Parts: sequence; structure tokens; C-alpha cells
Amino acid sequence: MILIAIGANLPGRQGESPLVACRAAAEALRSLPGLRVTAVSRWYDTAPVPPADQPDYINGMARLEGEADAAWLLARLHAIEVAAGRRRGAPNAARTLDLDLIELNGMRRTAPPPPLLPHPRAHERAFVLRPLHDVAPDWRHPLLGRSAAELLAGLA
Ligand code: PH2
Ligand code: MG
Ligand code: MG
Repeated sequence: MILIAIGANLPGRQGESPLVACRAAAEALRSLPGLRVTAVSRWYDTAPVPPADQPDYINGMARLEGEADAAWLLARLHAIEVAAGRRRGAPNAARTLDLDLIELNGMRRTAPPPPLLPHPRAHERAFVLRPLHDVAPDWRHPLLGRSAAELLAGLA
């Protein structure tokens, strides 16, 4: 199971809304060679975390099946972000599209090179865990051993 978090909170290059950008990103994932998109979550309107003077985000999650090299997949995700007008700014800056690799077939990597897996902040972010639960209610955090529902219950 591969889990990719999708988020956006700025209009895209043609002025398209974050929701349109997120839906287009989920479609773009369908063209990744050797992988199959098996589920896309509902879309959630979420306040910025940490609280910031930015528009709300749209957040969702795609579930894929197949084998992929971690560095290769990360590069593919970055290419989709760039095509959607993403510019690298300060950490947590508002963005036209953010694709974060949360889970890659149970892989664990807690030190560079990227990507760190599972995503090091996934377990503390409701905007990740809620859509994750939509597409993978059976998932357990590979390092913590806890389900998305359990992790969500532990958040404020
Ligand atoms: N992404 C961030 C920082 N803060 N907040 C919300 N609600 N949703 C996000 O996707 C998000 C965020 C950095 O990637
Ligand atoms: Mg992110
Ligand atoms: Mg990111």
C-alpha cells in the first residue's frame, strides 16, 4: 500500500481553486507507471497547522498499489507539484499543491536520504489521518503500530 497526502491552499497558475488542483493531482497519480490508484478520499477543508494567516487548505489522500523505488516516486511527486505551479518557499508556506509520501509498502526510514518513511509528522496531523482513514482503515503506523483512528483519538 502506498499513501500520498494531497494538499493545496493557493489558486493555481490558471486561477484554479485548490480543490480543482487537488482533484487534478489525484488524476495525475493515475499515470504513474507500474502503480494503480485504488482509492481517493473525500476532500476536507482544514485550517492551517500550525495556525497561520493563510487560506484554509483542501486536504485528501490517494491510495495506490504496486512496487516503487522511494527516490523515484518522490521525484515523480515533485514533478507533479512543479507542473501545478509549486514554488519552494519557507517551511509551511502557502502552496498551490503539496504531495507528501506518507506510506510506501511498510518501508521505514528515519534518517536521510529522503523520503523519510512513514512521513515523520503524519501521526500528529488530523488533516493527514482523517483522509487516510477514508482510504485505508486497516492501516497501522509502521513505527508506532497504531491505526489512524487510534492516532486521531489521541489528538486534541
Ligand atoms: N501542510 C503543511 C503545513 N500546514 N495545514 C493544513 N491544514 N493542511 C496541510 O496540508 C498543511 C498544513 C505543510 O506541508
Ligand atoms: Mg506537506
Ligand atoms: Mg510536501
